[in-house]
Amino acid sequence: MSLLAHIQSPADLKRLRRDQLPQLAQEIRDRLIEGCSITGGHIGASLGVVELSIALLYEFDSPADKIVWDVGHQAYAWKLLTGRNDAFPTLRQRDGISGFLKRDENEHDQFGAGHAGTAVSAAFGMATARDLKGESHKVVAVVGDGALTCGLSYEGMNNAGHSDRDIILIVNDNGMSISPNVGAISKTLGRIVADPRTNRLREKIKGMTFALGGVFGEGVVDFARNVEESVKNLFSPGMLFEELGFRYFGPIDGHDLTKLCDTLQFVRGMSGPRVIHVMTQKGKGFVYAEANQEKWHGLAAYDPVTGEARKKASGPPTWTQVFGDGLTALATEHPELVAITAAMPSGTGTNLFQKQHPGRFFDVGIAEGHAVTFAGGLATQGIRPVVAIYSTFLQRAYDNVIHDIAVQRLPVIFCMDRAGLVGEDGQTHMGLYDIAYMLAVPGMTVTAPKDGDELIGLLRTALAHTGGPFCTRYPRDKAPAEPRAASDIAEVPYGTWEQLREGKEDVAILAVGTMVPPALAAAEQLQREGVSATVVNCRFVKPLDEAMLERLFPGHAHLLTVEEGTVVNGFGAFARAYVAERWPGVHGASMGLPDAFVEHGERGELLAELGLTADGVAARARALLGKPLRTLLETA
Ligand SMILES: Cc1ncc(C[n+]2csc(CCOP(=O)(O)OP(=O)(O)O)c2C)c(N)n1
Repeated sequence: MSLLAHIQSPADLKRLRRDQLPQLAQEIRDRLIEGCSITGGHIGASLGVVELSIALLYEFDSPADKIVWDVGHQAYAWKLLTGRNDAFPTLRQRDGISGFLKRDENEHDQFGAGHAGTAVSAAFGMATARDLKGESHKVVAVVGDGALTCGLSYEGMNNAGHSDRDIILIVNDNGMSISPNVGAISKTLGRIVADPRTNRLREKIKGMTFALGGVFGEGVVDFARNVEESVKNLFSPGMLFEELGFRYFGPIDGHDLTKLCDTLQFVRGMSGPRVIHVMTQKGKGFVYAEANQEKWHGLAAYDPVTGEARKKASGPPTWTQVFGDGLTALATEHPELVAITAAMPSGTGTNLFQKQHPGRFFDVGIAEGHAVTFAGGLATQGIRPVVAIYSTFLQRAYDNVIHDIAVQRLPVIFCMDRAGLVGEDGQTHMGLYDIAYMLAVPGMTVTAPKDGDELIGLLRTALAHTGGPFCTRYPRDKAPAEPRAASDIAEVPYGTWEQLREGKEDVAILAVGTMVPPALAAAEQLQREGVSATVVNCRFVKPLDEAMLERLFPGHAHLLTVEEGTVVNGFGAFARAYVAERWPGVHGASMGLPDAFVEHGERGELLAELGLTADGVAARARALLGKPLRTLLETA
């Protein structure tokens, strides 16, 4: 009989006997492997915390007790156990459940996330609120070892550790970020686990505690366990957490449900800041995911039997690949070029660079602010750093971009992947703000290529530009075509646009990056209806190509801007302000993403829904010209 099928809420889980929990864990694994094989998703991370999710809901009283998961990508078992088993097949689909945790999705999702490093701060806020309100529930933050490379996690720990507030930090240590974890903290955690002294001591004391329990009963066992923890800490590199003000427990096997439940029960009964160090294996229980943890951290739909991707890669390479290959090739010409990633080597394509130029590649951990300022330091010494980063994660480092780079006019190059509609990862990962936030930075060159060749051309322009920072952006998608070899691609002349289609006076469409192909296709449609549209590839979002604008206006009566970014303070607002000041008679409209958070869904589906397609651009142009389609057809 299926246990999972009968669990609608944690109350149902609590009715199970402890000895039934391993069976439940197996059912959850089967469900995760099967479900994600259709929807794709963060299967590896979620398989690693099946037992931990069960134990947390079994031993704590969610939602009265507040359990906060860092990032939330690993919380699929949590979803299954908190009333979302039936909805699981809709994971990451349009109108389906999110791939992360969201407060408005479920009462057990205490804090929405998607970006790493927020759990300790959020949980500490909840613990403080509890104390202010005179309440007594427990607050737990579950944080991966990868998230312990985030500065924000330490800001939270520093604040919480010496507060005496009742807060439990669970470190889910699988040795992995998306890629193998990096840095000193990761090494320290590894040492805690590997230290034979700690392990020998732990085993000895455990034996003693057990024996005492048999002779003297539970009270003495509690006392002995306290002694066990204290003595162990004396010898354990868990001192790292102890110094931060947390009592340290662990490391414990995160796949041993008995051990997990016992420990959670024991630590739950105490008070003050404490940390439980739980060892887990990413991908646990699924042979492919265990064997290649980086690939299986999160991926698209697969065949659960063979582990092969359901959709074979075909057609042009992704923008990420074009960037990775292009940068690697340019690095051969430019010995001063280095690449920096904040824990995303494969996501940004810099893993390709790493293979060719290992000494010039830096994975700094999930530390975007540090990545940017580190790049600034390198740039002061004549090195040319390329910070390869997702648009959404660079938000974390905005002050570093302004204060450490732009104010000092340092020639750091920012390559923003996942710019625009990111798709299934949803709200927290959308790259919709980079044009707006980069435009606001004085001295920042802001660019967006229309295709892979232009991306490489712009990288050349960036390398030739030494007067200040330079950024470019491209989406999570396939590039429009296979690019040429980097050696055959010339630098894009600085600050220039490219007129791709010459229309008459009707309308000038100024398109940015990914919106250039739909703008061109829209112009073809309009042509058939008798509307003559000029299309310009505005590969430089800033500076504007003022010479080109002089040629276009006031000759065109209408101006339509199109970009895959927020319309609020985006390219449209910037360019139209310039045009309105000089040629007030020109009627303008801006297309982009609305001033609202965009939910998850397939990228193509979202683009269509939001009108960023050839049809959408043509429709907006018609509306701007005030000509309904019928009239246009009659005049054609
Ligand atoms: C600020 C930020 N940068 C990068 C990422 C991308 N990312 C998602 S999960 C992850 C690894 C997290 O590692 P860990 O905390 O150990 O969790 P695990 O996946 O191993 O369970 C990274 C880098 C992110 N979510 N947030």
